[in-house]
Amino acid sequence: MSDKVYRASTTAPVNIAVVKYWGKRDAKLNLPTNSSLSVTLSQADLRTLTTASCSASFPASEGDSLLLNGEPSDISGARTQACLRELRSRRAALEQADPSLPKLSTYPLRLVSENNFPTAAGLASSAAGFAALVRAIANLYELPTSPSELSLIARQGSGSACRSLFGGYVAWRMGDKADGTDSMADQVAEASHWPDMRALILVVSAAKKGVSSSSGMQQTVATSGLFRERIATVVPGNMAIMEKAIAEKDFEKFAEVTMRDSNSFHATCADTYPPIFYMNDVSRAAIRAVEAINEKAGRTVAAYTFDAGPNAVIYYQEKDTEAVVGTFYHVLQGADIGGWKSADIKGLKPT
Ligand code: 2P0
Repeated sequence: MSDKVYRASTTAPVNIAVVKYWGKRDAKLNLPTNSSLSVTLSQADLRTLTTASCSASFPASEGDSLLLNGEPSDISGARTQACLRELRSRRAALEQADPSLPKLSTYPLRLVSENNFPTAAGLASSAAGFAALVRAIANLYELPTSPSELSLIARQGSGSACRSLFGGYVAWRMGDKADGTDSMADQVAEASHWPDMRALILVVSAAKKGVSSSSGMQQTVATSGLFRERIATVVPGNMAIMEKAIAEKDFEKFAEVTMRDSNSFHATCADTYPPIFYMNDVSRAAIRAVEAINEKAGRTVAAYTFDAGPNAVIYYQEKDTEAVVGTFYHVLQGADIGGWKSADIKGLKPT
C-alpha cells in the first residue's frame, strides 16, 4: 500500500448579496425560490483557506474529517455529505475511464479549513467555507470542472456558496429544472469593471444568529404572503435593474436597489409567522446614518444591506470614502466590534 499523501489547497472569498436569496423550492437539492446577485469581497480581508488531502495510508476507520479553525467539525450533515458524494462520483468516473489513475475516490479525506476573519463576528462564513471545500477537493481529484459546474456542487452545501466561486459581480440563476442542473452561478461583471466599488462591514453583534437561515427561510416560505409578492415581482424587477446598474456603473441605481432589496427581505422576515427579526436597534441606527450621509452629500453615496443578522454592510465608491467611512469611523471610534478594533475599519474591495 502506498503511503503517498495527495494534497491540494485553495482559498475562497466571502460574498455579500445585493439582491437576496431567501426561500427554497427544494430543500434537499437546495434550489431557491428566486435568483440572487452578490458582490465578492477581497480575499486579503475575508477568506477561507482549505487544504484537502487523501491517502491510501489514512486509516479507513477514521473516515473523512474536517478541522475548522483548529477544532474538529461535524461533516455528517446531509449538505456536506451531498458535496462529498458528488465530488467522489466525478472522480470515480475519471478513475473508471483511466485505470492507471490512483483510486483517490476510495481514500479517506482530511480537510483543514481556516477563516482569516473572526468567526465569532457573525459574518456569512458558510459561503466561503463550502466554496473553498468544494474547490479544494475538485483540485485534489483533478476534476476538469468549470467554476459554474463547481457552483452546482457548492450550492448543495450552502446556497450562497455557489456565488463565492466567482469574483466580482455574481448572479445565482434560480433555474427551473426539477433536478437543479440549471441552478448555478455566473459572473455578471469582473471586479475590475467597477474599480471604485468598496464595502464597509459594521460588526453590530458578534453573537450567533437566533434563527438559522435555513429554518428561517422555510418558515417564511410557509407563512408569509408578502414573500409571494417578493418572488413573483419584486426580485425579478430588482435583478433586471441591478444588472443594468452594474453594466452602466450607475451607483445611484445600484444603491437604491441594494437598500430596497434588503428592506424587502427583512419585511418578509417580519411578515413570517411567528415573525423573524434579524436587525436590531444598532442596525436601524446604521440605516439612519446612511440616510443622513446621503442627505448631507446631496446624492446617494452609500447603500446599506443586512443579511440574516444585525451586521451592516455599506457599499460606497472610493471617491466618497471621507463622507462614508469618515462618518462611521467617528461614530465607532475606539470601539471593539466583534474582535475587530475600529482602527481596522477600511473599505473592502471586490475581488
Ligand atoms: C444571501 N442569505 O443571498 C442571503 C441573504 C442570508 C440573507 O444566503 O440554507 O447560508 O445554506 O442555503 O446560503 C444565507 O443563507 O442558506 C443567505 P442555506 P445560506 O446571501
